Amino acid sequence: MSSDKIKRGGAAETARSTNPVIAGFFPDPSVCRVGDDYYLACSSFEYFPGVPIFHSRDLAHWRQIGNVLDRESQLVLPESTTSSGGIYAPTLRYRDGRFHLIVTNVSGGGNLLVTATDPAGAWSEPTMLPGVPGIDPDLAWDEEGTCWCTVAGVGQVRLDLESGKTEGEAQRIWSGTPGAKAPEAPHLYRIGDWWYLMIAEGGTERGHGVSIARGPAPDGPFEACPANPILSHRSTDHPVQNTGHADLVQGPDGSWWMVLLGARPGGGTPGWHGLGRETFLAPVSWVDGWPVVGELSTQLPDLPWPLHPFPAEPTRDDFDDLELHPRWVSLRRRPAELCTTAERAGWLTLRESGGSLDDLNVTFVGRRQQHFSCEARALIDPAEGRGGLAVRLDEQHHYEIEAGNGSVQVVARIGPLRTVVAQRAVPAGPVILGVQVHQTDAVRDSRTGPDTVSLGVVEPDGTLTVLAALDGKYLTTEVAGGFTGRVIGVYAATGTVRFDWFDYEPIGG
Ligand code: 6LW
Repeated sequence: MSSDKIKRGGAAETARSTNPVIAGFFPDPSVCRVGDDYYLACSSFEYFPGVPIFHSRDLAHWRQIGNVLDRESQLVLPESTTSSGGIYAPTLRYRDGRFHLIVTNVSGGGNLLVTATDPAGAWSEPTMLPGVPGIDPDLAWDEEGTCWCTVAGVGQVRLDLESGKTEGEAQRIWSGTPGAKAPEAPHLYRIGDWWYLMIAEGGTERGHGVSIARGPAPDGPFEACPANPILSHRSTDHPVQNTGHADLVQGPDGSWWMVLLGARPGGGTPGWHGLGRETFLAPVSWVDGWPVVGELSTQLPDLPWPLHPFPAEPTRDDFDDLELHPRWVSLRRRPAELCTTAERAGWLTLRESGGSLDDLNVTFVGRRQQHFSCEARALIDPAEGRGGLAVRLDEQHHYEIEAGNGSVQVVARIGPLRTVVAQRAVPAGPVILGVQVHQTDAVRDSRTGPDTVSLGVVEPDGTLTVLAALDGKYLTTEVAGGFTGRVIGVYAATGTVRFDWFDYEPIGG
């Protein structure tokens, strides 16, 4: 397939107000407003750095400004950290001139709190919170300044943020809708005369939803909203599924909105999503003291305030700077431990860690796939090792094209099976590897996957010679399980490999 026949997108992207407002594997959004500025943080699981953080002026356009947990003293992901382990579900709040972020490391250490005056960093050393039970911790302060920490379950404990100590026994304050599983993702708000306790329930899969209760005090007693769930797309054919895990915020004009996670399955039955759970925005109105969630569509309604789109991101990561862009993530260890731009100027040098993409100790750095159809290319110099370009969901689900010893090969790992699906000799020296993902445009039968992942070699004239075109279904959450989404990046399998540049761009705008 000739890549120059493909319309290259990019620039138009930021002008429209599309939903998701943050595409790709950015789940469990938590948002706060400070004056005219909005900040939003997401889960990051086994990837380092942890907790990507975004900035917006209009709730529609978001730009990543950093990662909250960006050093080892804040985040330890032991080598045993499984995929979809690690960092779960932050809550981001602003109070008394400081940003507060509370989050759980399920693979070591449990709950922790960090603070910052600038959300782009640096964030503080963590205060460990051994008394906070469970995941999905929330922070809310009452009029006396007492901090109430509410967790999945739904339990609650008072918290001293300075010492990290809890006060009193954790109390069960609500269990959500009788019969619904997994009451989680609580957020507690003081709005008007009431304390509102919003949760997700039904599980983070197709049954997901948002429910709410209200009470006279932060610890209740809470009465459930008669209209619960106030949001769910369960048993609908809406293009956005798994909707839940929401946080409330007011727009620049005082109107109410909700950020939430959703997934966009494609293909036949049951529908497969490879981009993970993404961040969406939905309007909220109030009727009789209860929030009513408006239409959640893939196109945002016209917003009654000025839009602040950001310039389109450059297609190319050139590796000319010492630091990688905050979008780059590695597995379990810091990118700086696995790769460097200092060794050969203008190149990213990766050294093998002893493991392949099938293993927990792999040298892989990448960025999230954020478009249904997209292309990634990388120029690799494999003179001192083997390595390549990979689309990764987890250790058991990845496709890659690997160069070394005068040949390239395409490898598919699906569940317990690993296969070399194609091989070709290439001239010695640097080679450009390419991956194209094409969204399925017609469902031929109920088993048709959501997309096709084509891997190959880029010829001197710029065309991609595809060595293998694989069903993207196998790199999706419905097949692999877990909480993450696809990451596209570069890796070292053996020895040392160097990359001059990495391109990522949407196909078709
Ligand atoms: C998170 C939980 C959830 O802790 O999935 O969808 C878990 N919601 O609230 C991991 O993201």
